[in-house]
Amino acid sequence: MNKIFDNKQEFTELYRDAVMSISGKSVEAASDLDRFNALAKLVAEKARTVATKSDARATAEGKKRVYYFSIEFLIGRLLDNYLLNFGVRDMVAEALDDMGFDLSVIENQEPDPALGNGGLGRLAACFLDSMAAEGIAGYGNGMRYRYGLFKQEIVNGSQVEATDEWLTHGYPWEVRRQDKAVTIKFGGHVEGFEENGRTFYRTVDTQDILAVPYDIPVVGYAGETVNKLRVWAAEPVEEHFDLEAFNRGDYALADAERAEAEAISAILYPNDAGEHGRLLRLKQEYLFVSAGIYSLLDTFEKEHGANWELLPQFVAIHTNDTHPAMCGPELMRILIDEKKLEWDDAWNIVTQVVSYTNHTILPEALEKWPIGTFSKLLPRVYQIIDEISRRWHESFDTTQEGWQERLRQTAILWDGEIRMANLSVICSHSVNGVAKIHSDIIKNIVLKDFYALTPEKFNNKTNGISHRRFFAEANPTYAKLVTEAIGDGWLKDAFELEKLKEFQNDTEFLKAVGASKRANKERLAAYVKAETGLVIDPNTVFDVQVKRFHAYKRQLMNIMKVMDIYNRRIADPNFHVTPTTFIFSGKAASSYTFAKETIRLINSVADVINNDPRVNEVMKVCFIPNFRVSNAQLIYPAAEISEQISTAGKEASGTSNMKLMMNGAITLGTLDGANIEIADLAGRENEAIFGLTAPEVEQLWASNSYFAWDTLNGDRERLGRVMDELKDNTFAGLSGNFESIYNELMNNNDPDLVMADFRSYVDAWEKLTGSYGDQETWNRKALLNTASSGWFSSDRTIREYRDEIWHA
Ligand code: NBX
Repeated sequence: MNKIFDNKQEFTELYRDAVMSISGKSVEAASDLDRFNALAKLVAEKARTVATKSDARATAEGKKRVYYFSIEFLIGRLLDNYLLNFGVRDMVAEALDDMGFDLSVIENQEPDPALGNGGLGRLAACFLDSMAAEGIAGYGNGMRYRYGLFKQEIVNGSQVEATDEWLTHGYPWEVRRQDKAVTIKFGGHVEGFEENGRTFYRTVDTQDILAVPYDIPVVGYAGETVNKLRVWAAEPVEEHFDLEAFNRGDYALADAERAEAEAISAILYPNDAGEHGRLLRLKQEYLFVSAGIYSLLDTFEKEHGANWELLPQFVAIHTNDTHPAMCGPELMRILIDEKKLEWDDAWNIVTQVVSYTNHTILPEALEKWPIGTFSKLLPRVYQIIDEISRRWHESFDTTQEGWQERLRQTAILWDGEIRMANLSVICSHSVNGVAKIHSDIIKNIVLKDFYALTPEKFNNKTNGISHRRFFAEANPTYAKLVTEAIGDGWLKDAFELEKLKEFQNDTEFLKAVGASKRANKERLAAYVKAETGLVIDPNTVFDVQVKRFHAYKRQLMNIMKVMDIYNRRIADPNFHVTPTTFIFSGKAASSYTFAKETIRLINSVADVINNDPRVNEVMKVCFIPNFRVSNAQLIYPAAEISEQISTAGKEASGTSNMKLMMNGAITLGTLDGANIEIADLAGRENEAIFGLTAPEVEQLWASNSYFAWDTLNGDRERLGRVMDELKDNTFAGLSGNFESIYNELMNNNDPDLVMADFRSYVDAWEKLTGSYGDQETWNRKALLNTASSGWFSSDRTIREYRDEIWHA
């Protein structure tokens, strides 16, 4: 363990100086924010010193460097994590306590960086943590959004999007590297020129933007390796402040150029419903790709000279979904146009360096760009893509039967659009899915024609999570119990959690597991009270569904279950309901009406149920606004039921399922994504599995044998009642009824099979909560979930990427 402070005394002196230097005040006179900034600055400085050493070691040892390109890095707060990874968390907490301060109060000053939004972004952050922990020279490359997605507020039950001003008080972890800025060229036109008897191409008359990197240290567990996350901000290349306009009083115009440039890195996922937003997205994608590639080539050249043929030996570029799909073409462009390589040599390098992870099979989520828009913004990159596409066509054996259909399925350019997933597959030496079932679906359905051509490219890498952040850090009471029982080796090697199985019949230990859950529930209840005013009871079952809102994730089915239980309890006060708090949290995309209506429905049902004394003893509904990493770390440890109820076949993997499992929640889920692997590892008997399976879903659609109306008519009493309540005024009090949800289901034949799975879901819930009374058995299941969860550490996932994809 590379401890950054030797003892309390040394730390205290350094810390007092740090507070003085940033605030000009004594630690006692400073504010909480000053105290946070000083502590973060101190740790960041130490981290950067180790980073320099890690970097020198990578050079000395000739290590391969891995660049993880992702449009999101949902990193969460760093302070607590870095204190833990540097092995000084307890010591620092004590030292602060001696000075009269509470570490957790200081930690709460840290903003959640708005650099990501969902599973894909959090996965990227977990991977950075694990790469550093495993001693891999691995770097994140992404965008520095000034406002991120949005801050979610709930007004009259509805989601309202506010700007997430996370940078207002500065961000002590980052360092701006003006000296490493890269000029990015947009627009213009391509011209050829002769040099040494060869024709080369360049783009002229471009509109240039400056990409400025900000580096954030990534501290690996034990503090031996510190890597970095480099995020790029868009700025004007030169200041063109219009003094004349300014003096006229036209301030906006005076600085218009800066505003135009900075718009590129203002927002994560600008609304792509309009042309402006789409163009901005494309600019973002090219900016972080191009800047990232120039920057890694620069590092490579300093270490190995202009020996580009050695690139595959020393560099791996991983593309997290298709947002960085331009990595292939952009690297081709630079190698050919600027490093003067021949096409075939460049292609050989690119396809050995680039690899790709797919995160979704939903057709509407597969990125496509109109050729017109793309070629105007990036004319030379488009030419390269066009040539890759031409050669792809040329490679087809037209004597083989069915080649036309295969070409149609795998084409890059089709119907006036560029299909980014196909481009990614063609430019990569490895294509992976994120859970077993998902990788199988990719091979057998979504990318089956590619699989037939190059089966060796395809592989599975089941996702993982940082067990240090989401267990050790988020759940200190349980983590302490675990360490007392099996030692702290599990922090490094999560497989050691297996040893907990020895305690499954230890009544005292199981009681302690229950007590720690109880403490976490109280902690969450206090947070909920402070944030929303709602009082929830830690004596009830905490039933949790927290994730982005999407139709296929079926938050709707969950709240319909709540409505059904409410109806039955009202109709019959003797109907047994295990007292439960139904907890939801998550954001909906701002243009996604159905998802937003589902949020409004949940809050409207909450408003009725929470104010109905006839049921309050046994049920409450709680929507926690603005789901983010920091409150997720309070929610997972408090959960007893983990709702993982996606339509089978649709959730690529899920990762909240793993976080909840590790924290001892029992999965109430469908056989989808990584739920399947969870049930296999922990044993079916320790989860509650229900519903249609992926093959059954496929069969249902293929045979045209599902009719939502029949399902509705077959269960008029309960399902029918719930559906009617969407249209009537039962839950319309806050802001109107939910006819649009009703219509979506009934007019489209229930596309996510909410009604089809409804009864088996409610039955499974009743059976599961019915067993809650036997606390010992419940706690044993919780323990066995934790004990079986080590495999889901992202350390394991990253080792698989390292050995089987990156060869680093
Ligand atoms: O990636 C998620 C999947 O839905 C999860 O099943 C999976 O566990 C996770 C990590 O592999 N996908 C995801 O978060 N996608 C996006 O956020 C996304 C955002 C924009 C876009 C496409 C996908 N255009």
